[in-house]
Amino acid sequence: MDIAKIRSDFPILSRKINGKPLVYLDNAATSQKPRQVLAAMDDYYRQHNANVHRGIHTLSVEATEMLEAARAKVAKFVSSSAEASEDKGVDDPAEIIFVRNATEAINLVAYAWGRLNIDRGDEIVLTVAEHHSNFVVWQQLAIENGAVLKIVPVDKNGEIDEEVFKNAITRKTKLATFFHVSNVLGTINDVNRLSSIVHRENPKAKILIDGAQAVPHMPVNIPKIGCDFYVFGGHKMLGPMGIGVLWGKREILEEMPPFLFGGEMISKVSFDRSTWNELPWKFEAGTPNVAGAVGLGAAVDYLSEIGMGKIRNHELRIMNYALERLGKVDGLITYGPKDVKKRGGVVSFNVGMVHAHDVASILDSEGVAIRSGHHCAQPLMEFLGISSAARASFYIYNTKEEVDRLVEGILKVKKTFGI
Ligand code: C6P
Repeated sequence: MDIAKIRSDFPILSRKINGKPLVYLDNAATSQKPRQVLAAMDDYYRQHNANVHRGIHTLSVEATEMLEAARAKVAKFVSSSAEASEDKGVDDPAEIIFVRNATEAINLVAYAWGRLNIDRGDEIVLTVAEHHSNFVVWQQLAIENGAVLKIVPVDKNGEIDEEVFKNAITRKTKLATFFHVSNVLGTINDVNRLSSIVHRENPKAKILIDGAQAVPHMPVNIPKIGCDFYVFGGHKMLGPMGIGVLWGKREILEEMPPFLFGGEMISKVSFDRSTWNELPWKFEAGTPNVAGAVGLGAAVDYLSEIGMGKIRNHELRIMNYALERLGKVDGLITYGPKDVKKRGGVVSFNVGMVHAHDVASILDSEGVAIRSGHHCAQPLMEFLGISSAARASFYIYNTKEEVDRLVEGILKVKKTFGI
């Protein structure tokens, strides 16, 4: 991977922050965008903008083709190494529902599938390390209809004990849901194994995987995992904000009622009833974010050209170096797996008793952007017995020199607080 060349594609990376070259280590919150993505969106609005699936005129046809081409690219991207099979729906663009973000995708499943299928006394199994988007949604459903939330802990390394997970799945489990990569601990779940455990313990239970931190960083082959729903967003994978994806198994999506009603999602409307459009449009009410989809398509092209395997290896190298350097800083605690192969490009830490916001603020004065706080994972914070943490998260354009800048900034924090 030619990092210098990659970096030159990201205009924002040449910015100075507080007089210092920007070191952007907040990629788990959102990634930066290469000029190819910006250009694709610019071209869409300058040359092709029109509403989709509605017009007979040339621009409308072009815009529709661009939207659907983006969907096909995304479908291929998340199932590229799957073997084609007629009955498996592999690489089936109709299974890609465009939504605003991962959060909306989870809400869609909760409203359209969850409310019909999860009743009083049924169990929803999830982990203590879920992002609020995959926690509060199910908590609300459980509060509303009397279902039971079963929360699987993580062990001292931030990993799920498969035996504990297995014991949580019972005949009453209607849904098991878990992160693919934790946005705080960095833990990579073996989602294939966890899915097969669910299938073994209760073949009727459905599985939803939160892939918001996985799809941007490693090869993911959704149809091979064995899950029923998989969600991710575009903005953490070089794409724009406001576009995300719900992947669902065709047969389940076919059975689900729509989430939102209105234009685009109907087949026929008469005075007393309406019928619904085919997949995926049944779940895409109203004018979609065409420019967002086009941008996501360009992001997928960009990532595919580099190769997701290479991206994963690059992040492994950076993370290995970061863990080694951070491990030598006295008084610094990191969270998550010790084995670098079990973690994505995320490392959360605390520096002595210094509040994470102070750490982030001093790092910002050095031009280093990290995130601090509860990372939308308050149950996990409570479980870990901390109120907040600082977090550095890496991507394709980060370098070892930037890890050095992070460590220098942390040493400045220590100096400032006299520790
Ligand atoms: N995590 C972070 O800084 P949205 O906001 O819908 O695009 O993504 C939600 C989401 C869901 N699951 C996981 C594992 C996530 O990490 C996120 C987003 C960001 O950690 C912003 S809170």
